[in-house]
Amino acid sequence: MLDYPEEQDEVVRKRPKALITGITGQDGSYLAELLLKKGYQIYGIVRPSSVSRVERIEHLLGRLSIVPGDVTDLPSVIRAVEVAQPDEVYNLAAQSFVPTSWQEPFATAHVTALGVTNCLEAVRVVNPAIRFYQASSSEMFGNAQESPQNEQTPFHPRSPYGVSKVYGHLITVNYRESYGIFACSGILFNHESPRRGEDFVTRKITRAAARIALGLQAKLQLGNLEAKRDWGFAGDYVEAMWRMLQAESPGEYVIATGVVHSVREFVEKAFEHVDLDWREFVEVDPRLTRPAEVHCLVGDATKARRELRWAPRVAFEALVDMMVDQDVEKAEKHENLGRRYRGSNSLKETEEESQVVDARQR
Ligand code: NAP
Ligand code: F7E
Repeated sequence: MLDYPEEQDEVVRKRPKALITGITGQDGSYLAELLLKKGYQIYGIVRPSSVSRVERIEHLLGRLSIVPGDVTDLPSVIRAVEVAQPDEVYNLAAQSFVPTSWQEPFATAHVTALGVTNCLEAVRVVNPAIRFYQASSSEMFGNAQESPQNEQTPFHPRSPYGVSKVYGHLITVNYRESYGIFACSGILFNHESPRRGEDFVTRKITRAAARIALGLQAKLQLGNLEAKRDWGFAGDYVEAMWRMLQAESPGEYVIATGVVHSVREFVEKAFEHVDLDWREFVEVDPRLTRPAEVHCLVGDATKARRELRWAPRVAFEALVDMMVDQDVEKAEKHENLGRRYRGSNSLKETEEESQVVDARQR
């Protein structure tokens, strides 16, 4: 069949195309992997300043196209949509670390709120038939009035990040109602992985457990140990994003496991996995508590189960074990590398190379 050029062209044309903002982030890397497996042609918007931070997608670089751009800059987003001519746009770009949103509320709103409008505008201007996914968040529920939270639960965000996500969520609904764009929002509860940023509490804990077990770190400082979250695996959650854009009609979906654990339980489990008693190593630092805490979030994903036939695969215990194991592996690799350099003759070279390694770990 593929001997005939015309038919070959037809096959190429039919390959679906997706444009992903935030492709260098945790979810972006898993989504790119998933869509590549499904035969998609992938374009990823990457901030020019971010070229050195592509380690999460380094293994995919020959198989996807990087388009320079920034979601705060409408012309660059329009250009990216024009270049990619995608069937689907996934807007995952955000300033996503909640504590930073109090330090930089305006910058957070610029990316996490107004960036969504830029992406929707680009879709509307270039091709309103493009299907659009917005990465909404359980942080919109904040001080939730009911538990578990579902698609009807009222929003009460507790951080500038949560407030920005409410804007992004509502503007997505508005573009659907105003212009008929197939625009969906996934209200995703916390999802984690070995690729999670090192400042988020789960990764901070698994990395510390690994390093303490290997004798590379002495203590772990944490904030509120009593906060409770519904933690799932990022690899499962990107599957839900894709399913939303394959549905018959667009909508909002809560994506969650429905199981809640405290930070304290996460710590216990992680340290137990490396045979340590967490109480000997964890210190509570009041400076790590937040101006307004979200005490407990747990999601009800009944709608996603029913309409998208989506369900999480990785349970809490397996998630913690997976993250600790990979952090042990990474720490060992890093340490071995350091030892090799320390054994070399050139001290200057050793220091420079170590800095490169450190920078890549950040
Ligand atoms: P992440 O690891 O922090 O990734 C964020 C991505 O956004 C990075 O690729 C970052 O690029 C990019 N970005 C930041 N500012 C940008 C800008 N101005 N223009 C273009 N790209 C920009 O976040 P994640 O955990 O993968 O989450 C993905 C999305 O889901 C985010 O919108 C997040 O708010 C949302 N969400 C996450 C969770 C969760 O538990 N993970 C739950 C609910 C919702 P650089 O590499 O250049 O920094
Ligand atoms: O905090 C408590 C902290 O930063 C979880 C983002 O992906 O999920 C994430 O937001 C809890 C909070 O995630 C430390 O007070 C205690 O109650 O891992 P986190 P988050 O704030 O829930 C939502 C759904 C998103 O959308 C966000 O983008 O853990 N906590 N001690 C700590 N948190 C951190 N970071 N560091 C601590 O030392």
